[in-house]
Amino acid sequence: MDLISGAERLVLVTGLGGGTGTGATPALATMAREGGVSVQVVATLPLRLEKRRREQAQAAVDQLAAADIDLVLHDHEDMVIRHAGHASLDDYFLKIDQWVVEDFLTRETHHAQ
Ligand SMILES: Nc1nc2c(ncn2[C@@H]2O[C@H](COP(=O)(O)OP(=O)(O)OP(=O)(O)O)[C@@H](O)[C@H]2O)c(=O)[nH]1
Ligand SMILES: [Mg+2]
Repeated sequence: MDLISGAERLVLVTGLGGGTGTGATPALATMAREGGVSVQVVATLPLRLEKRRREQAQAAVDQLAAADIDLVLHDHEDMVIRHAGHASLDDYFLKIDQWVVEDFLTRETHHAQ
């Protein structure tokens, strides 16, 4: 909390579905919000074949929605089709992470105009 107290805004970018990001994101977001910080979460949802992880991710999304946290969600299920032609999973994640950040910055620019 020390890290974010005094901040105007917190942007959390995370790949939901595992342990760390899925647990920490709603906790941090809620804590920051309660401390008066404006919070934005940018997150990816796991593939449908990652069944258990997808359920965990959805639970985190529900928590964020219940706390009325601003959320931009990208589904790997859609992105993996849209961004076909990657050499490996690492290559895919690298491209996707760049795309997710660019997309967010584009949204910000539109907002500011
Ligand atoms: N956008 C993006 N998604 C990723 C990346 N690596 C994994 N994922 C996706 O994000 C989900 C969570 O990744 P994990 O590494 O399991 O999550 P974590 O938060 O690090 O949690 P633990 O590793 O369990 O501590 C995975 O199920 C994948 O769908 C990545 O580099 N970029
Ligand atoms: Mg991990």
